[in-house]
Amino acid sequence: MVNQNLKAPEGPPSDVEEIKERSNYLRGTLAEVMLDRLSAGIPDDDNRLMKHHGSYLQDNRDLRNERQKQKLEPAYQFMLRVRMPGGVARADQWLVMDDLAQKYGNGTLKLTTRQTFQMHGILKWNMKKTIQEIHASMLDTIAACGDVNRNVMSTSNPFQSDFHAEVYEWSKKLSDYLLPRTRAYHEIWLDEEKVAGTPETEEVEPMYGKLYLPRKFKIGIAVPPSNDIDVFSQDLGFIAVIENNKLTGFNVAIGGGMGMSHGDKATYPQLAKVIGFCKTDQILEVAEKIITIQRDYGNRSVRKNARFKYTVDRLGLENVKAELENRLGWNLEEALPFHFDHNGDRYGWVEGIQGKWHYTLFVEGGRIADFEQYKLMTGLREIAKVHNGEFRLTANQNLIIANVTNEEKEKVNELLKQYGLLVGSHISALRRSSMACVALPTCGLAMAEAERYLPVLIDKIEEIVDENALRNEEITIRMTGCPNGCARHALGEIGFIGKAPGKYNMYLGAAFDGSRLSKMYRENIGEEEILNELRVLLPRYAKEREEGEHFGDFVIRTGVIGATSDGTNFHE
Ligand code: SRM
Ligand code: SF4
Repeated sequence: MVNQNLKAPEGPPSDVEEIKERSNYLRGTLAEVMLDRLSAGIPDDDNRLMKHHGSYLQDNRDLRNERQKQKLEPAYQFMLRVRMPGGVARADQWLVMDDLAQKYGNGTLKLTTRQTFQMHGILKWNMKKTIQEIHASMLDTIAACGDVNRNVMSTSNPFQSDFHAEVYEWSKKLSDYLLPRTRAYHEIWLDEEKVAGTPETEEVEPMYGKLYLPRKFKIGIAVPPSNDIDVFSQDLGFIAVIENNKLTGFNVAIGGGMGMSHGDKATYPQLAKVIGFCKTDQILEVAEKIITIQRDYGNRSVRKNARFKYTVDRLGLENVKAELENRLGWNLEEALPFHFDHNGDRYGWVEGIQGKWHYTLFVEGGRIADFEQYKLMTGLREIAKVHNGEFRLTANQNLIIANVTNEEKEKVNELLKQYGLLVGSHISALRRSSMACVALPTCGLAMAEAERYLPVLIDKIEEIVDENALRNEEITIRMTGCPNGCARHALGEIGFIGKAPGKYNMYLGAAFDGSRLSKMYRENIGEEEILNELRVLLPRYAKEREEGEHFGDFVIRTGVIGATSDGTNFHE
């Protein structure tokens, strides 16, 4: 199977490869260590495996110093991520998530940039109960993290048309088809008995193999003209092709990704590139074969260079395409033209097919909680109690109350009004176009604040926005607490990456439709410098922009930052 002309990088396997090898298909000693009451944590090796079960051990970083002083172990807790292709949850599933967050989590839910729920703050002793209750609601956390295919994204509103619904169905099929086959999850969390007489070694992972992938793998399907799922940020992106109101297939884009490390030129965000077209029912096969190419040729020695984007760049796009066609036994057709016009969400009520209504509401930083003046979580709970349709999580951390009937609409609207959830002019277009990753206090990799700080920074930027009559101007603004890019900062027209507490690298110039990366504009600056830069740039934009020109395009046209010829590797 392995092509002699293509090579995986040489070098000793990384520690994670060894852990997977020893793990007996992702079991490790998880079943035992979760029962150990001496510590609220688990050993590192098991934590690596835990990711494949949709969870990470974290500690509350706000309490770290204090606990260290008191000679206590860190305030260990688990983050749990649900697998929910296309971000669709029924109203009763919403209520289960809400209930679990109150009972076992920190009383909040995070709507993630990949359209799913995360819960934070779950204690070790409550993990099994939480996973079992999620399972009972017909959801699971399998493969939500780890070196496997992750939550499959699909353009947010599947009910706008029949083909949106069809695309959503394909995201579910992809997600199921690409699941690991090990029963480890079912045994550890759901108490499934091992089948008698089946030696563990007979268990096979037909696609992944014993070592799974060299790194996480991400797939998303976009339906033009909306690029809400940022298709070019995916390891494998599918762009739906609609002809005569029918889904005929997908353009296939490979090799995107957002992560990098400060000061390490061998790491960088990259845009996925379109390599051809496949028919609708070929999508599973294309995804499977691409994944096996990454399985065979990805870097298993250096994890920082293990994502598929580096495999594609190292082997060459044409070689990867040729290898794909070789494995498929047929050739992709030529890609068909497509056009995106935005990567954000469209807010408010929209009428969809079959006379059903959908309301997209803004969720700042994706955090569902009850705030002092704003009872978001309670409001949504009340809506879930009367709503018979779905909740759809968007790739911009927002929420669609979907499939509302004519009869339900008034009641839902009343509740939206009662709890102050209607999206109105009190929320500037800049804020509505914002995204921030979790960062502190739960993310162990955060170098600076993001979710807790971006709203405060936007309060101040809004003053400049208002002075320049830009309140209704959509400018995408994204902040991450480190260069891993969880809020896809490199595709924000204004982007910030945390460097140190209160310090950020500032990026400008990504395209409004998500087709061009941003470029570093200022390094290691704090709030005052950020505001000073915007006090110059935003008035210039207000005065000098051309008709309909987006901010990201403006800063390039006017030379605020230089452009590269093809827009790729534009980031640093
Ligand atoms: Fe992410 C690691 C949160 C979307 C790139 N990400 C993490 C961890 C698990 C930190 C860790 O490894 O210890 C964060 C948990 C924080 C916490 O306390 O919850 C974390 N990532 C998130 C979420 C929750 C951000 C959010 O605020 O919504 C998103 C969950 C998505 C999901 O539901 O599956 C999230 N992460 C992303 C995205 C965006 C996307 O996928 O569209 C990216 C950039 C795209 C990409 O993968 O290239 C992203 N996360 C990373 C990376 C960098 C990977 C790399 O290529 O080097 C890491 C670090 C790692 O894997 O080592 C990371
Ligand atoms: Fe954590 Fe960095 Fe991801 Fe933000 S971008 S959630 S700080 S890993």
